[in-house]
Amino acid sequence: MTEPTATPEFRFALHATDGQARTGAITLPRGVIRTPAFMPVGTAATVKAMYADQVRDLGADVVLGNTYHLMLRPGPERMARLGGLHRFMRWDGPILTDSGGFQVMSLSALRKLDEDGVTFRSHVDGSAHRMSPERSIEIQGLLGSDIQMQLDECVRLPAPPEAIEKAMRLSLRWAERCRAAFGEQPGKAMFGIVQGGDVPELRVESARALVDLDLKGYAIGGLAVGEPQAVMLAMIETVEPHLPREKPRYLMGVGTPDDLLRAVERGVDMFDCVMPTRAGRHGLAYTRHGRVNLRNARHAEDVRPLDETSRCPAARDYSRAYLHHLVRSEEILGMMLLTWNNLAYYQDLMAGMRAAIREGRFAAFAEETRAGWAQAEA
Ligand code: PRF
Repeated sequence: MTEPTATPEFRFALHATDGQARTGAITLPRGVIRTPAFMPVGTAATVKAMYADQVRDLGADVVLGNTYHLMLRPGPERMARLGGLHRFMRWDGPILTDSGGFQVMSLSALRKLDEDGVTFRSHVDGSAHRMSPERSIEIQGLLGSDIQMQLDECVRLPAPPEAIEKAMRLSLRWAERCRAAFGEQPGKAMFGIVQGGDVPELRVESARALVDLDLKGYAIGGLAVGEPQAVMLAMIETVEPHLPREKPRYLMGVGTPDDLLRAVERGVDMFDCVMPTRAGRHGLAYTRHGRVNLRNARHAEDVRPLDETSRCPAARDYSRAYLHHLVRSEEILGMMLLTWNNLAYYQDLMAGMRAAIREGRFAAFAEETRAGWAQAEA
């Protein structure tokens, strides 16, 4: 198979499947996204504690940006005057932006939702803002986003079915409006977001209605919001058969390494999550042998690195004793090294999954990977 190269069109090609698991490539003018893909989160025009070049060198093909944060600071019109988010943050690969609704509901003050959008106060300076489906797409365009998300309403679980249904129907109406606002943009894409909480019938209805809109890709939203992992996996299994095989599926805001393994096993192609970056800033390392809490006193004189076999210097070249010291001293370098280690682990996990699917040994890979984690500490 020849390696895909960038194309002037948004394209998705499946290269191999193994059970429900799939590997392929999304091609865009700015580059190729190998799937299954993990997108590091670059909320405020930075993958926190990382240089853009480091993120690229770890094998990330795409990063995520947040409409909500960037509309408040530095502001979308200013970003456009500065040449867009890619140039601003020195990331020349594809960027996917979340639409803002999810972050408004979790971060802003005094938010009020109506048919036409959401009114809220900034968590930064208290200023008043309004976001409609059309404005979300306009902002994502001003940022220069390659893959834009529809505005949606995500309900935290558990929630009454009536509230879940109402949010799902509103999200569908907003999907239509976002689609109309986005129009036709050959090198770019807009994805819809399946909602419906933990109610299978609502999930199916949401997926079917979005598929009728013939969008370039489909996200599964409203999961990892308080429900057990088994419920999340059941909802993926409910939705998956209704999504077109030839389009990418993106599970939003997920998750732990185990979540990624189990979701890929069920046919998901793309992920984003703050977990590797946020955990890295809180002294937690993800490794082949599970999660390691570097704050723990038992690392104080441990001269071993996190993983001597890793290609990432943060994992390979620094003692646990030193990382423990940095974390306990709240040194910036501690956050930088652990973030670097964690993103390296996540990207290596995705690369491992892609190779395993290509070679028809995904089940064995998943089993070996889980056996490795079982050697973890408490
Ligand atoms: N919708 C949007 N962004 C999201 C989510 C969602 O449901 C989630 C849920 N896990 C994370 N990020 N727009």
